Amino acid sequence: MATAAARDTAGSPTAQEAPAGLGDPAEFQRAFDAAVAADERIEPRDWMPDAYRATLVRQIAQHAHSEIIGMQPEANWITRAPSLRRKAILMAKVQDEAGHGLYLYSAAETLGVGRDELLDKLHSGRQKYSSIFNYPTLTWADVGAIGWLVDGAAITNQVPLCRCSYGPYARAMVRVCKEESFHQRQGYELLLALSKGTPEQHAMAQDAVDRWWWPSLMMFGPPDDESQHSAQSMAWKIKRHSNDELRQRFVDICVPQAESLGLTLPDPDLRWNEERGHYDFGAIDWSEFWEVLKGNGPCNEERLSRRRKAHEEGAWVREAAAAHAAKHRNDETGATRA
Ligand code: BYC
Repeated sequence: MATAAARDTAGSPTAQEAPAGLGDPAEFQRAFDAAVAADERIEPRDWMPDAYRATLVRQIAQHAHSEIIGMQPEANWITRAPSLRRKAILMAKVQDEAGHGLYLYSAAETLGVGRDELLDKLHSGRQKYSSIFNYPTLTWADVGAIGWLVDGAAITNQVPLCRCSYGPYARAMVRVCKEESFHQRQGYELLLALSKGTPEQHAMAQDAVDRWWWPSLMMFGPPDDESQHSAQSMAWKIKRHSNDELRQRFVDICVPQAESLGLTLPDPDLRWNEERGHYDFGAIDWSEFWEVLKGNGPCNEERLSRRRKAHEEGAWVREAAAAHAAKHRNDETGATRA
C-alpha cells in the first residue's frame, strides 16, 4: 500500500493509536479503503483495521492448522503404499503439506501473533481446522480420492486467494497452489490406475469417491446465507468469491473428470442445467458438517490427540533448533560461546 498516511512506522497501531502527525484515524481508514479498492496489497507494516487483522489471523491460522492436521490421513498409508514409486510420491506430498503449514504460520506471524500461541489454540480446540480431515482413510484408494477431490477443492478455493488483499497470504498461496496442482494430478492418476485395474480395484476407487465426495463439497464452508464472514471478507478482498460460487465451480470441474476416470459421483440429482450453464447437484447434509465442526466427526479426537502427542514429542527438536540458532547469532555478534 503506497499511501504514506497509512504507513505504520511504530509497530501496528490501531486507528485510535495512530501516531500524531501521520494523519487522523479517519484518514488511515480512508487510505486503507482506497488501497483495497485499487487492488493494492496491504503489507504487514501498513495500517489496517483491527477487524481485518483479526479476520486474517482467524483464516490463515485455520488454513495452517488444516495443512498440518491434513498430513495425518494420508501419512496413515505411507508404510502400506503398494510400490516404491507410490511411497516416494506420497512421502513427498505429505512433506509438502508440512511446508504449506510453515508458509502459512509465517504469514500469520506477520500479523503479530506467535506460532506457539496459534498451536496452543489448535491443541486446546479454540481454533478450527478443515472439516475434511476428520474423516478416516480406510483404503489405499482414499489417497487417490484425497488427491483428486480434496486437493482439487483446495485449489479451487485457493487460486482466488493468490489475489487476496493481504500480501504475505497472497504470496504464500502462489507457491501452495503450484504444489497442490501436482498433488491433485497424482490423486487423479492413482484413481485412474485403480479404475482401469481389476474389478476389485475399480470397486475400491468407487467406494473411496462415494465416501469423499460430499465431505469435499463441505470444505467450501456453509451455504452463502449461513456464511457469517463472507460478506465482510469479500468487501476486504480477502475472499474473492462466495462459498457457493466456489462449490459450484468445483462441481462443474469434477463431473467431466469423473466421466474420464470411469467413476460415478454419488449424487442422483447431478445433471447439467442448460439455463444456468452449470451442473445442478443434490442437497448437502449440513447437519453432518456442523456436527463435525463441533468435534463430533469420525476422527476429530484421534486427529487432535495425535497432533498434541507429536507436539510434545517434538519439544526437544524445537529446543535444539532454538539453541542452534542462538549459537549462530552469538557467532555473528562475536559473543563468546559457553
Ligand atoms: N471446516 O463464515 P464462513 C488443504 C467455519 S487444507 C471447518 O463461511 P469463512 C489440504 C468458519 O471458519 C484446506 N470450519 O467462514 C491440506 C467459520 O467459523 P469461525 C483448508 C469451517 O472463513 C492437506 C464458520 O464455519 N483451506 O487444502 O468466510 C492435504 C462460518 O463459515 C469450514 C483453507 O483453510 C470447513 N470446511 O469461509 C490436502 C482455505 N468452512 O472461524 C489438502 C482458506 C467454514 O467463525 N479458508 N468453516 O469459528 C477459507 O477460504 C475460508 O476460511 C473458508 C470459510 C471458505 C474455509
